[in-house]
Amino acid sequence: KPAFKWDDPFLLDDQLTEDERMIRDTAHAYAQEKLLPRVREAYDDETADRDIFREMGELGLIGITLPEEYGCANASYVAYGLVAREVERVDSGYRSMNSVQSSLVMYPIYAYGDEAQRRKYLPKLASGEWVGCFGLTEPDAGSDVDSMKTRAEKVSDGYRLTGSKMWISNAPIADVFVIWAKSQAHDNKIRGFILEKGMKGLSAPKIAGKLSLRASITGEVVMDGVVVPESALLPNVSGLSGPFGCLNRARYGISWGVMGAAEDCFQRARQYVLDRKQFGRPLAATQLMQKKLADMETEIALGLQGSLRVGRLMDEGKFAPEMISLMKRNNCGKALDIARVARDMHGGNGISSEFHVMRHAQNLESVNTYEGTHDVHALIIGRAITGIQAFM
Ligand code: TGC
Ligand code: FAD
Repeated sequence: KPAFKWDDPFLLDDQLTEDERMIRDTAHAYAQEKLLPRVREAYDDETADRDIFREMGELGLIGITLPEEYGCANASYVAYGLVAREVERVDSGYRSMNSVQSSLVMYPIYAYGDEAQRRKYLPKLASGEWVGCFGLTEPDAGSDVDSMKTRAEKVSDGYRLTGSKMWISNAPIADVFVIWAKSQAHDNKIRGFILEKGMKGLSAPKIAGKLSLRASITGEVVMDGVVVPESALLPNVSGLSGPFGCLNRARYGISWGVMGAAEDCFQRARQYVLDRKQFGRPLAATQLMQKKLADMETEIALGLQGSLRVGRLMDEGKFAPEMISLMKRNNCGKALDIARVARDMHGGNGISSEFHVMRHAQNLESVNTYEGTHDVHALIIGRAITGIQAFM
């Protein structure tokens, strides 16, 4: 009978194309050789290393689904997910840096921008020379995006933006800011604007003291009457479908990424209980430990298959956003459970950064919250099932 592969139970590897395997292997080698050795120090010191953008850019890992003419790889959405999985196997914060740049900054410029905007921004974002951020959330508008207060008023040859954004990944080191604001000149509809570092009235102070995602930087974005030219407006989208179109891509990538973090926790817990002896035998010889490992393995195998299926549907242009909510919600929740159980299986050692599992668990608390909380995605799916809107 065919052998069961505990580290690839449904033979996911066989379901990938040669190009996807090559991209996955490149991302794996980079993450293990260059990211893993520095993550503990970065996490302890709460520092985000800007060089990571250039390193990923050099390997073609940024904006990977976009066309080659903008310096990108024109790869599949499955390949994008595989990169997220390999990077998040090391740390969710590093995956965050990439997913914001790729899905939340480059994608809207590509999909909603004009040709001049694409040519100006995409190659430098793809190479990692420039860092981007995405400003949607506000202090008083999180899940309820439509209640945002940031305003764009028409001025003689452009717009004046006033307001503030909260919890914005990459913001303090960003060169390019994709900002969503209600535009008076467009019936108060939500529109996207590209702001640049150094504009008068624009600042992005760091939010310090995070107990999660400490290797990636997060900030506020304060816009005190920032005047931008007409050419800063993303011309080809209006309304909430603009930011949500980007979030579809990023949420999908997260569904793969968190499975990478979960696999790391599972594999570390497996090795730990094989090595660690108590009561005269390895912990792995106990039924309780084997059940925990079997539960982890099951959720990871199912989660990866689900993300792969959604990725293939995205590549075929057949996805519905609710599919992404289903996988983002399921995989984040399951990965968080797995990380907590892996921490427990490590006993006291589990709280040490040397064993990595508690860092994953702390990170996954944020990932379960951002890009739509676990419960908000339940409401999105619930609305699709019942036809009834339960948010309000
Ligand atoms: P709703 O009535 O549902 O929709 C309003 C308009 O938007 C369209 N739409 C979508 N379009 C494309 N894709 C989607 N997924 C879409 N969802 C909705 C919809 O068709 C409609 O269009 P139109 O033309 O008819 O006007 O809007 P609502 O206000 O009732 O929405 C409620 C809710 C809760 C679903 C929504 O606001 C929501 O998803 N909230 C969650 C907020 C969120 O995800 N924020 C993310 C911030 S960015 C971030 O966290 C980055 S972290 C990155 C990192 O570090 O990795
Ligand atoms: P709230 O919306 O206030 O939710 C609080 C609680 O109430 C949650 O449990 C939620 O599920 C629940 N809740 C809300 N509405 C309902 C309802 N109708 N029914 C039942 N329960 C409900 N945003 C960006 O724009 N760009 C970024 O780059 C970015 N990066 C982030 C990085 C980090 C580290 C973090 C933590 C957040 C980031 N965010 C970013 C913001 C993130 O998307 C929001 O935190 C998230 O959408 C939730 O919004 P909130 O924090 O205001 O919580």
